[in-house]
Amino acid sequence: PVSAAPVPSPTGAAGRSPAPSGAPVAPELLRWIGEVAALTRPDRIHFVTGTDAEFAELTDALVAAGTFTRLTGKPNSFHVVSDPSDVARVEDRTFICSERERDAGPTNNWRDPAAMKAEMTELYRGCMRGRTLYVVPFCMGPLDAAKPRLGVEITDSAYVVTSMRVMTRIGTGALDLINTGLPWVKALHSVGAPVEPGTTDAVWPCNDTKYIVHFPEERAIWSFGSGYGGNALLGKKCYSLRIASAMARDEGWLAEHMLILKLTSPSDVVHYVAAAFPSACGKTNLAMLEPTIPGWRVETLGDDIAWMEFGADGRLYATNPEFGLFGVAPGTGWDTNPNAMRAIAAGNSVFTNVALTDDGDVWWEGMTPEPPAHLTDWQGREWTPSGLAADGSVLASAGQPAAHPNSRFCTPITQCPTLAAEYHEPRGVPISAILFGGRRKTTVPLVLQARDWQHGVFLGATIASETTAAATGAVGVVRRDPMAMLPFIGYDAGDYLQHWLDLARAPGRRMPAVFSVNWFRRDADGGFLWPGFGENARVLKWVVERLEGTAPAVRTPIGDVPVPGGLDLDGVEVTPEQLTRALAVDGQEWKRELPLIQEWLDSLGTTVPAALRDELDGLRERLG
Ligand code: GTP
Ligand code: SPV
Ligand code: MN
Repeated sequence: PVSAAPVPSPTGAAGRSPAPSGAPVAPELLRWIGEVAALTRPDRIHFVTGTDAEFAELTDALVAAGTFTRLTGKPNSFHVVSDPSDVARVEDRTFICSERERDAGPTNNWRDPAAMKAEMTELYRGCMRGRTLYVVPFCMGPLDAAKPRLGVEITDSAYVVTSMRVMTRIGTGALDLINTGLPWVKALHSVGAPVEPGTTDAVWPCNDTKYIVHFPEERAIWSFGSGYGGNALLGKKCYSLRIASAMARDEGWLAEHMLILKLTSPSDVVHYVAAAFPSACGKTNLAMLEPTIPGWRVETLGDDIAWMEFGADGRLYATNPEFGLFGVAPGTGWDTNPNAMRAIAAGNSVFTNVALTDDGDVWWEGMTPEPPAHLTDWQGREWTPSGLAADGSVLASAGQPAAHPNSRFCTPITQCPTLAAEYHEPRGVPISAILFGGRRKTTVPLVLQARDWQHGVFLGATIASETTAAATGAVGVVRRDPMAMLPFIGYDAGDYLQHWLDLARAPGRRMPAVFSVNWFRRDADGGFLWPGFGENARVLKWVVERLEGTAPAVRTPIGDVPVPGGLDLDGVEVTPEQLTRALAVDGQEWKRELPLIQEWLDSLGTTVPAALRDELDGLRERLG
């Protein structure tokens, strides 16, 4: 039964008024907190201010509770492992609860909003008993933006609060803006695990029943049962992609799953590039790339989410709404992504589901060429490279990776040594080129350019990628993932693709050039045909040369590809055969894609833009 005790009233960190500036707290916020507290019955309410002292208090408490381990190898940094059942986004438990089912479209799970709220209300009833209800005011993007995008996450997870502090701008600054009467998004989160009197809390509380639910018309988010990443840090995928994509449709802009980088050529010409790759397909790595070709410079603006809006000059300007990196740990090392390693080394980070070294630091597959001789794996088990214990017995962890494949580092983006100064510019940067990419063992060449905007939208709309550990479910299954947004479009996918096409229709629009890239094509032995990482700068160079009209291209049925010798390959370690195969456009392979693309467009139903069907017809004709 739910306790009848009075609902505690909100207090600041030291028990003072929650309004840091002394201004009255927005009545709607107080009303909502009261309503949630009456339903969920927390023991305490804490208004999050976002200070260093508060972060220290929270992390100390998490260490005391056994959830966090303080690292000795990095300053102000913590190791945490989740429940083994709570390690990734849960796409099958993610819902778009629009008023009309048609508005969620065929790519989203849908439930009637009233029915979903009724069901979830019963799940939330009393779910914060024994816990603290944290009120986390936040702002996606700079606080001094013309239209700050505000939200408040109510959560009963201190892990979420500490992670949100790294990933977004939380606390006083955001609350002050909310208190001026600006609109804000309600984001409700609970791990769904009340602490019953006389019992001890789980190290990673969560619930077998999980719901990640969006009410796009109301601009509200209800999340229950998971403490992990995109399920629980509601400013990230839930707000900045699913809810923001609905805002963007209504207001004529784009909210996309894209990195943003600044590319400077040896002659100091600057281009800004955005790139959409599905989860765990290389955004963070490309955003922080250290070019292997002399004179070229890459600076980082964002590694996961881009909001893009037209400027008065008709160009598309991109901002990164996030404040931190929530990066895939495995594969991140000094030889692949040294800038991420430098950012991490500066500390102030939370590491989830990586392995722990015997001297109090973190490790994951790919961090170093050779693993340490002894580790504690992400499930708290003894781990050795051989799988054998000192006495020769076989360890339970034998043959398994020490870090979970979707383990993550959570690090302030300001620690990235290549962060571009423009990151702090609220108006964003004008995008010259958009890259669409994915993980494809076959078929898709290293790089190609779309013939025009409509063809570029077709490329993005029909691109496929092998699934990864970033979401629960099978890994390595090829699926269509339009603009890397399949799990994140907050409305009907056909309407979304029409929105992309419509953007170019307004007068005076100067759309970015569009490219497709694939770093993941394989040879017959399963090895990568292209070395990737820093060598991807060679592809970026070709992109710039295309923008500037200095690189010729071969027109193929699927798009324009580099002429033989057109890519700068000076010093790269690939054999001519590997390169030929990496760049190849095989008509037979593409003919096999045609029915799959057809099936995909058909699956989107009646709202799929006719222009995309025209593009498919054109492709079919060109392939003969
Ligand atoms: P999310 O944060 O899930 O959205 O992922 P992401 O798109 O930022 O992917 P990330 O850059 O973290 O890379 C995911 C995995 O792909 C890591 O294990 C990387 O090491 C690997 N990877 C990234 N770029 C390349 C590349 O150019 N070639 C190869 N072979 N692997 C790469
Ligand atoms: C992704 O899955 O695309 C991520 C990680 O960036 S999460 O925050 O879990 O969404
Ligand atoms: Mn992502």
